[in-house]
Amino acid sequence: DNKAIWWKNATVYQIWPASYKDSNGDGVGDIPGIISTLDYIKSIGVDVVWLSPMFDSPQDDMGYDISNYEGVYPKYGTLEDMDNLLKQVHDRGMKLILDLVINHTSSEHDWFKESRSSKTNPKRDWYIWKKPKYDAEGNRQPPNNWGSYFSGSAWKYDETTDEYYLHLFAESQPDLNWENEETRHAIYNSALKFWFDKGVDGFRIDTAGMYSKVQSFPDAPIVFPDVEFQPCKEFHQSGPRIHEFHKEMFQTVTSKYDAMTVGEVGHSTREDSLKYVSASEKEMNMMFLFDTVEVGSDIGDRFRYQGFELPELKDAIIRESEFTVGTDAWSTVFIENHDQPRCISRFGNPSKQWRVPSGKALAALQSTLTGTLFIYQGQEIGMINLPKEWDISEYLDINTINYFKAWSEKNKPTDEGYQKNLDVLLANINLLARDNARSPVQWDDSEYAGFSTGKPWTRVNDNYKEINVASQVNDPNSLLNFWKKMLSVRKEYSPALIYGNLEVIDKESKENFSYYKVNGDNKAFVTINFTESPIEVKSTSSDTFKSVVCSGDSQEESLEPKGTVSLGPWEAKVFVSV
Ligand code: TEU
Repeated sequence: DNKAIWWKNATVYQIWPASYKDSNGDGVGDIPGIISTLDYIKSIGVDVVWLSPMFDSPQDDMGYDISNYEGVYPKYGTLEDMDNLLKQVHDRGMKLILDLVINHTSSEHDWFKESRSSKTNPKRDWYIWKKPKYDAEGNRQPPNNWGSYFSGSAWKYDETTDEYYLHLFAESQPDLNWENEETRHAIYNSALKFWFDKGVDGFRIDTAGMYSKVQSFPDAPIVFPDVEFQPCKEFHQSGPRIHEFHKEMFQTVTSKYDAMTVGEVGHSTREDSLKYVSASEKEMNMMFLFDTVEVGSDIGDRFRYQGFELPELKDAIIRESEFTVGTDAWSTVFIENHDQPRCISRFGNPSKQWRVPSGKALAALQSTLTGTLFIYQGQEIGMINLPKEWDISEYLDINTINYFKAWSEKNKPTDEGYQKNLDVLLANINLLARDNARSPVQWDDSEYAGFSTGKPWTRVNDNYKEINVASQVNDPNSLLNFWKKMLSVRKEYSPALIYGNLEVIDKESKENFSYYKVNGDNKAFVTINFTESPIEVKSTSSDTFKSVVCSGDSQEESLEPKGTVSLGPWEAKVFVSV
């Protein structure tokens, strides 16, 4: 069915507006800046632009704290700019999707201002209010021990009415009460319908698994004895009414439009996953799972990082793509976004010598996996993490700031092992902080990397003279041109590459990541060297293949049944059956 095909085949490019492109020299990216680059985006081979929150917001969480769904953050532009963006995107044959942040609003949203004003306000029940608890000494305590994703308690005491409200994220991001039907319909009208009627083509649905909380609000089990408040996912992730809510939202609004929806779900059982994204369930089209991006860091606290080996990365990718096999569900492929570090630093080798080869290897991997492909601004030119020398005071993300503050309150320089623990934490922050994705896009080698003519709100990565768009556009060996090549190969061999089943061989190997993509007679073989030395990989197939991509210097080659492929350091080769 043709209606479904545009978003399955699509390559989506995510724009995070603050750091993308500034048109007026105030140091903050904006919508006219985005419009000025649409030909560039189109030239990469992108079909859909996903714009992260550009709504009115106090920006405590960079726009994921929305104070008015129907307005635009003034530094980014106006509603007219958005109309123009939509038109310009559509004129180029692309689509535009926005972020749908409806688990919470900003505490500056009128709904919350009313809700907090008194216990009898008609919007009181639009948020989640609970009475204080008192301990044996009569001290006031939050209603339970749930920890916020941004450190500390998930509850904030509000003096006006002597009650606490729930905030799974920042204090200024109170959770909406989805149990209240009137609230849900207000959300549907303001956050979805308003923008659909303007012509947007869909949404990336923020925290799509979190709306339904276990209504008894029990204490969470103690996972981290060294902190006061605990991870509480099991009480709000895929909660009792979540599928009912998604079905209602789809039926009431989304089904009326030719829309694409991708939910940020993160952690999910196979059973829940299939409910969220099976076509017949009519909830969402596809979702982001975190198995891949959280490899080595999947214990509920990203900065308690444990490291990983290649077979674990393979397992994560297999889990994310396999749950749809034999069903009417659809998957996504992504390795970067505004919440993740740069993939070359995380999964490749960011050193001068290897960053381009390993960037190509990761591009080959991403472009040959099944599902809708999402790439993040700057990924296409191989932007890497912030330098190791970046001072802790230069990290501006609320997640990083709160985490470091909470850690510093608990750990004192006089403690045994303090310096070592601090060094480990700072290294993990440098490797994994969201700030890594948020430095300005490097357009050229002029001051401020061509991002802005004024001083950017957050510092440009020191490496902008070596890594930037301008230097890659005309270089046939650049990562940018490799991405273009991969995206077109992906479309050319779409039956195997976009839709095929994944069959990983040599799963235990710590050197190579090799797999077949199989869809009836359409077969591809992809083999990638994840090391700095040359290796050889044996095909296990009795088919004959010819190469369509070599990321290194090799020429076209053919691969005989059970033949051997030689790979240079970080080299990737893609073959198709003949
Ligand atoms: O993220 C929700 C989420 O579950 C996380 O990945 C979160 O960013 C991470 O746990 C923090 O360590 C979404 C948005 O993508 C994120 O930018 C927002 O901060 C968050 O929701 C709140 O709206």
